[in-house]
Amino acid sequence: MQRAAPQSFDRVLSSMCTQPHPVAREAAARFVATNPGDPATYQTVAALEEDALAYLGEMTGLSTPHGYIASGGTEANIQAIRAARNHARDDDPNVVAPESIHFSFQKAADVLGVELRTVPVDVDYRANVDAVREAVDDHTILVAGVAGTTEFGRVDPIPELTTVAHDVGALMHVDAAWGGFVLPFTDHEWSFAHAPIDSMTIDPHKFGQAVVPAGGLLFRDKEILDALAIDTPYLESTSQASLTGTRSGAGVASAAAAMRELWPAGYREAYETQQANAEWFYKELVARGYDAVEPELPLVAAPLPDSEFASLRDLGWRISRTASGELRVVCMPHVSRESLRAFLSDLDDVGSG
Ligand code: 0PR
Repeated sequence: MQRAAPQSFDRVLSSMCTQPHPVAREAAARFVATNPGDPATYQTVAALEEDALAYLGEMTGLSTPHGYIASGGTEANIQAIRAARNHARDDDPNVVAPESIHFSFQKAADVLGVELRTVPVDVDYRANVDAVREAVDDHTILVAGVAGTTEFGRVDPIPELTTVAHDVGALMHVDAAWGGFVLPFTDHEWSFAHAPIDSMTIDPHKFGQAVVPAGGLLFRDKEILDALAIDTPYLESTSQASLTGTRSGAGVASAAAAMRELWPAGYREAYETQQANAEWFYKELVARGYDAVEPELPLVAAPLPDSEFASLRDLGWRISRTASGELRVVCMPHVSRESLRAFLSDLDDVGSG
């Protein structure tokens, strides 16, 4: 049997993952046979997990971060809701979030038996604070906002949403799964440094350039993380907060290695390069007559006729569309200006403009 060729990133414009940094790849290989789910046995990788958390804390304005490296944003979001539910002990709990929330919230609501109330976004695709205020009540255990939405790369008004959450005694969660590694270099108010938020999802395996699986879950208060702890009688360590049992030491070690190498200068450079690519690409689309959405973070969306979308996919471009039909181009660290130029040239060939 022939060995399959590894993924080429040349024409991948829709992914929120990217090529791992070489140091992340190397660390992953070294720790591939370790299990941070059993920290008393695998002590080196457990120490690397603490390093990774310390970096995430520094990036998000949290001096004493509590949390862990999860399998990804989905697990982190499920666990943030689970922690809030266990902490609140409400008999009829609900979570309120803008409709721009990632679909992992639907999974979380389903698994946890929590009602998910999604409310409309404003004309610029951000959470509408008034709509969130109308939707919360005494049974709201968590309000969630997104810092870097999956479809349009928008940042919700996190300080305002936090006030709404805390006014009804709910916790505030920020999903920065994708945006968390670029937002430190912007003026957005999104982190623990800008509002008294309670938890955050921030994934090293997206813009952090770690290998998959490496998600991040952070809590301000240890007490909320502890609401996830389960007794583990036959392990040397006595409790476990993660959702999965055995976990990938490769993901944890690569996250620590990537952040040691890239925080902050390397991530800043990746952000600046990709933000410039996104702004350039947006202007090129507008110049061709496409009604593109101005990028706030390195993600450009633009309505594209079905036939053009299909032709570009046939030409090998890995592109995707929003629920409302806009083409999404995510300027991840592997995306080059040259590749965007080649894409535009193909668009000129297939398009009506
Ligand atoms: N929160 C946000 C804001 C996200 O964008 C995503 C993933 C998640 C949570 C869930 O993270 P995990 O996928 O790590 O569990 N957003 C991308 C999406 O659903 C994920 C993705 C990644 C899709 C790479 C394709 C791809 O090639 O579109």
